[in-house]
Amino acid sequence: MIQLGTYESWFDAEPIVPGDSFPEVLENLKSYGFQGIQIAARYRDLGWEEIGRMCKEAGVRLCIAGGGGNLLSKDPDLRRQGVAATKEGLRLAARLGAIGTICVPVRRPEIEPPAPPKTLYELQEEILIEELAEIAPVAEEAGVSLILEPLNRYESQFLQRLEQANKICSAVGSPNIQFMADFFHMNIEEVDLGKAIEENKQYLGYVHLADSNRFEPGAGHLDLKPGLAALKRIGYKGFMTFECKVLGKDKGKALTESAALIRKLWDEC
Ligand code: LER
Ligand code: MN
Repeated sequence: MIQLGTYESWFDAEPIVPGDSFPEVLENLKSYGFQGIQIAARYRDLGWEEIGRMCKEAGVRLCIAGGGGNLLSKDPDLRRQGVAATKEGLRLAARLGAIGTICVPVRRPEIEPPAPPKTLYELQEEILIEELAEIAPVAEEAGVSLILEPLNRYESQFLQRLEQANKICSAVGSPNIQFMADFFHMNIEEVDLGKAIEENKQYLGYVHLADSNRFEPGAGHLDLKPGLAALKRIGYKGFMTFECKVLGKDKGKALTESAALIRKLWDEC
């Protein structure tokens, strides 16, 4: 049985799952066929502990908690603070029963380029591996994962493809330092979604789903099947969370149909 999650609201706070209160949102998303939730902005003023408590009460998995910290700041002191904040985020995720914390290490590089032949990319990779090796025992002890997220070129000038994240995770070598596959970003950056998943399966710990236009799966022109088939082949058992806007006025209907589509495609794979 696959596990589906959804964002409760978009990054600009536009609600995704209808409902006048957070408990109502949780009830609604269950009725649409989802088992988990990822929080963007709308309900953060409730506070993480309260969000976690309400999710537990509703029997909905809070997929991700904790914000992480800036691991690739130009300022070494801020990087130390980033490592400490990331450890704190992981402890919070563990307390709330989440899978872990997502980490986008940097979007636009801040660190000065080193002297050639070393590249800025290589220097950032080196620093990150060292930091993650220090974070790993905390993640292991807490039983949660720090999940690196590659983003497309318009959002990240560092990690963009699964293979890059997998290389970093392999160098750290902890089962609790993982990366995720976001179908929207992969659709822009990967040569082949299925191959990227199969070739980098070892540390794959989480998935974001959206269609080509970042509306719900099925609302665009992305062929979702090769990616889903690859996830099935590698025995992926984690959450697939809809990180998308919803097309049309009846969001409940669209989310229900989209969740059903993912289940149908998965069964057909
Ligand atoms: C941003 O595009 C994105 O995919 C988020 O998951 C970043 O955390
Ligand atoms: Mn994402």
